[in-house]
Amino acid sequence: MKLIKEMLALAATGITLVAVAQPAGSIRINQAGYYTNGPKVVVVTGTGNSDRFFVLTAEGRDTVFKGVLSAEKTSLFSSTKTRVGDFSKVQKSGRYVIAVPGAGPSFPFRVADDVHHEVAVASLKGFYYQRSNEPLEEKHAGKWHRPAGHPDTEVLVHPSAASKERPAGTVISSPGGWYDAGDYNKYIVNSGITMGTLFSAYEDLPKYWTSLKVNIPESGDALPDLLNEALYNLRWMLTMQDPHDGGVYHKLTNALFDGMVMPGVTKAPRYVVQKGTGAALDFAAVMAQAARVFRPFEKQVPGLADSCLKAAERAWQWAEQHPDVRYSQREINPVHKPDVLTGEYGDRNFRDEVLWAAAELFVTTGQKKYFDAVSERRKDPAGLPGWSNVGMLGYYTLLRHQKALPSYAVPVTKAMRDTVLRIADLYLANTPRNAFATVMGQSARDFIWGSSSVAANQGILLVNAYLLTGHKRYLDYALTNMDYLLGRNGTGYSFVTGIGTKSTLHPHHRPSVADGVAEPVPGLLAGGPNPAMQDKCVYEFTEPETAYSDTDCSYASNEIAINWNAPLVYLAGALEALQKKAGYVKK
Ligand code: G3I
Ligand code: 9MR
Repeated sequence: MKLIKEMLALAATGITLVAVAQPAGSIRINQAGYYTNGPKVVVVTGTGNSDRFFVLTAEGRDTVFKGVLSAEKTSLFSSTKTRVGDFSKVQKSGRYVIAVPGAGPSFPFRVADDVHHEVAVASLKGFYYQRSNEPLEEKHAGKWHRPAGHPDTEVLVHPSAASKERPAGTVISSPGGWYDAGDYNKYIVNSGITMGTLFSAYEDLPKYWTSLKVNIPESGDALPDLLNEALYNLRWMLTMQDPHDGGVYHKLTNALFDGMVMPGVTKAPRYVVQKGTGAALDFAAVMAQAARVFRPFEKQVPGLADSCLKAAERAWQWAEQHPDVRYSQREINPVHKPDVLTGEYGDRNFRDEVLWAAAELFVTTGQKKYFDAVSERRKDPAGLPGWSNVGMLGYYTLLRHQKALPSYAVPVTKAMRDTVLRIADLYLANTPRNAFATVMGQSARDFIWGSSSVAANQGILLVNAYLLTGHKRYLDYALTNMDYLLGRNGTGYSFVTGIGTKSTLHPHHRPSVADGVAEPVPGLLAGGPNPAMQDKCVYEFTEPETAYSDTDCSYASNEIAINWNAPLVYLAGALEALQKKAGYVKK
């Protein structure tokens, strides 16, 4: 009767009620595990479960903890019902399972120090597997070793990019760099946020990243591996700047996506396409940050910092002269042949790109004109970073370096600090309503193409709040999103390939599909639930929180991408770097 009443009420609001499938009841945990002294939350999905839960040793099945689950909660963005349990009191290192009468047991999981070490290593190593033009040797790549992919030493200037010095058809060399995602193209805009996030990881916690080795060809040299890996893409980015005018090509691409084959198998022509304002500004930001980050390594990479700074300033000048050049294939394709139909990364608003580039240039050079460009834009709405929304990266950088800035910057950095903390506090305030007790999933808008990166970027914002205030609660909530990514979510999947018992197995990732190895390339973050389901693949569940399809068909929910992996690298590394300070492990 109550249900009928609710249905009638819904009908009155115009919302149609359809019977939606949802994942069967089960126990959702962070499949990588929990810090010995850290918070530990389990979520049990489904209805009619008992309100008791038990933590047992995985081997002997001895009960080490008895807990009570919360009252039933209904998810805001799916019809899933949950109960939430806290077992933070289990603090002895070991392997455990959770049992609930009527459901479970859970997958076995660890309670230990360093539980996200493997995630930090694997997610950074994930970038190595995306390297385009060098063979991945077995000693680094294990069973995923493969020959080099696209050499990109003979790339054509597409008619959309023609200039006096480089008419259409000019051949340029633009080798190296990471493949963007499951496809084999290389996009400056998406490299922008990716590199910014990786460099920020390093600048925020340099000690941690200096000691982390991930078995790449450069491991053991005098640069931290994080910087070694980033340098591989940085060198490619530098080739995307036209030396004649400082402008930056939007992307290096095939006209059409390659089929689901190994890289380098197809020989379709590759092009650099139209220069754009977004590409120039993202490039300027990355180069300005790189100049700062590599400055202390003058001996290892002589002249690099200077080259980066020069490249940044020239790209900035180009953008000043071309403040509104958008990249739109709808507009370009009717005019210039061949049609280009690969990823667009077409932004229309460059105020946030200006802010970010100006912030990086200001911190690196100290020139007041860059500060003025930031200051003019500081009342713009600033939200969570994404490839088309990078203003917050400028906030992070100014806040990270605020002590070194001139006093006239103080009102601006103070306002930025308030903004970051206001968003962080909102995350905290809304989490109790969430059926999975995570920061992720407080808004339907969290579940977009690449929703996993929303979770990771929320985590980064909270790490920033922690670094700014020292308040441990911010880190605790960042951890809830790591739990989300590794299994405490509406789907029950760990979205990181190779991490956890039930993780993404069939990403829309050409090498993983074509390499003949059963397991997907490890350390890659799948896009995650995306109810828009633009790929029209088969989805077992279709609500915002559950619209995820672990099939290689599903590029809208199950591709991987460098701008999603980068925030995972940041978050996993930050949790590992801060575990002692935060008291997650016994000193
Ligand atoms: O902003 C709107 C929002 O207002 C609306 O409610 C929502 C409804 O679906 O759509 C939102 O826009 C979406 C946008 O992503 C949000 O980030 C678009 O529909 C969606 O098409 C767009 O997806 C982008 C996708 O390329 C298609 O262009 C993804 O952001 C982007 O990450 C993805 O990137 C691709 C590259 O093009 C090619 N390489 C692989 C890479 C990853 O899939
Ligand atoms: O494989 C492509 C993937 O990398 C992109 O993110 C996605 C959206 O641009 O497009 C995929 O390619 C599909 C194309 O858009 C439509 N035909 C099927 C292709 C995938 O097999």
